[in-house]
Amino acid sequence: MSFKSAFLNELMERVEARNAGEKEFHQAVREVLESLEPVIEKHPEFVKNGVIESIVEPERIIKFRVPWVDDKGNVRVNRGFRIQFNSAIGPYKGGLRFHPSVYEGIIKFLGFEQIFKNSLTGLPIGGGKGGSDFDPKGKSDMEVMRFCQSFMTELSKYIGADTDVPAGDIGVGAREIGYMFGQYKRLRDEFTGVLTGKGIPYGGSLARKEATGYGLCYFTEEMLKDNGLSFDGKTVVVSGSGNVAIYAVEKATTLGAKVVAMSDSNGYVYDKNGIDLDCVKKIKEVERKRIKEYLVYHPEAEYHEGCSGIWTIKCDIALPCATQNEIDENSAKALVANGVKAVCEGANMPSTPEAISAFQSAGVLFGPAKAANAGGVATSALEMSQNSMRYSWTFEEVDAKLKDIMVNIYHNASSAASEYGMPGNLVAGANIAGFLKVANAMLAHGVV
Ligand code: NDP
Ligand code: 2IT
Repeated sequence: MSFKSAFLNELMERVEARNAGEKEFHQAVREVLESLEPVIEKHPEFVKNGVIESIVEPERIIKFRVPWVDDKGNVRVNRGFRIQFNSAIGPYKGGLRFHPSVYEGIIKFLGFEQIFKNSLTGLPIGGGKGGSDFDPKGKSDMEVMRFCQSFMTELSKYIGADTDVPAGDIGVGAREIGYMFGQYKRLRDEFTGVLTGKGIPYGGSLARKEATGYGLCYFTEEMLKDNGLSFDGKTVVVSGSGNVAIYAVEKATTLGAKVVAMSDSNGYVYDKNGIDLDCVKKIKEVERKRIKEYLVYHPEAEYHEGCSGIWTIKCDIALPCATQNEIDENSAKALVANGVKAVCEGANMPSTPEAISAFQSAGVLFGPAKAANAGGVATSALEMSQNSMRYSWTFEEVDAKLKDIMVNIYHNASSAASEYGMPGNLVAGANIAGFLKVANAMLAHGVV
């Protein structure tokens, strides 16, 4: 599909040529540029001053070798990345992903989305992302530690509490953050908030672990409320069974919903009685096993191989919390045919463009990732505030701030959508609201 504006068509072509083969990045950029079409009509100064051209180009791309030694004494070599995308409104902020599928295009799409998401939180954080093609699955704790130490030995040259503050993402949780923090502290002899998602004894924030999943539900709750609906009594499907999925299930259940399915990259479980979350926590957080194990404790539940089948389960609300492009057009149509009322994205870019169109044309309430999953990074920014004050808030204090932030994000995205003539289109609203703050800061800074 092409844009009405010749400028946007040329820019998109240039982005595709300059970042050849990076299809996830192209997808993320195209969606934002589509939303910006009415903005540049109203504000030609953003084009004239190079803001649109600059925002699609990372400020800095760091790519490095990560050698480490496995338990058998073999030398292994992975590739590490940190993309410092945009620092107009604050230090680069965004997670690190360790997954075999990681390459520059994945980190670039995630870093790009992070610019707008971080802006939406209302907090002073720029956009960045990093990671490695290292696969933590099946590795011993000592192997993970050696990898993390080697990764941080290089990364430490480029980050800092006021420069760039990484956190977790797929494959990076409390264990990995702990090893990386330990190595940074040792190398720099500095105890600072250089990472977020830290353990509570060494500067972590209460409620950061829960924040993305809880925030997703606070956002969804507000979106439902604005449309005369609620979680109460609803049937919910959540994909994934990692950090975001687990705490989305926890909060959705507290808000009165019944979650009937969860998944991992091998398959999904369907429990018509409602997922037993303590059991999932034991399998995933403690034992690091597969979701299939759920049947050992609940033989009455069903297990199916493959990921996409989860979207054929009848539900009122779907919360994709696994990975990019996990809902394609067919899955979206299956959800619509089964009467889904709302879809909110816990993962980053989990719906393909065709899936989003299918939801929007069927009148399904749709909460895009940049808005709906911003609670994780927002709470990371609250962790940074607590670290600079050398003070900690209670769980209730952080949780209340998180809820306020998510409610505001919903209303800001919704108002921007209406203001630009697309009422109810939260994809456009989130992109526009996120963009305007960053773009105005970039204008103020001049050509830099
Ligand atoms: P985790 O590593 O804790 O969990 C990831 C989950 O997704 C696992 O169940 C994993 O299954 C599944 N998954 C990963 N890759 C694939 C794949 N290619 N196909 C199918 N399933 C897959 O990560 P998080 O919960 O932290 O992250 C989940 C999503 O949420 C990601 O998109 C992330 O970018 C996004 N996100 C995370 C935030 C955070 O604070 N952690 C904040 C905002 C967004 P398996 O174990 O089999 O690999
Ligand atoms: O995608 C995301 O927003 C995250 N993985 C969280 C980033 C962060 O810095 O907390």
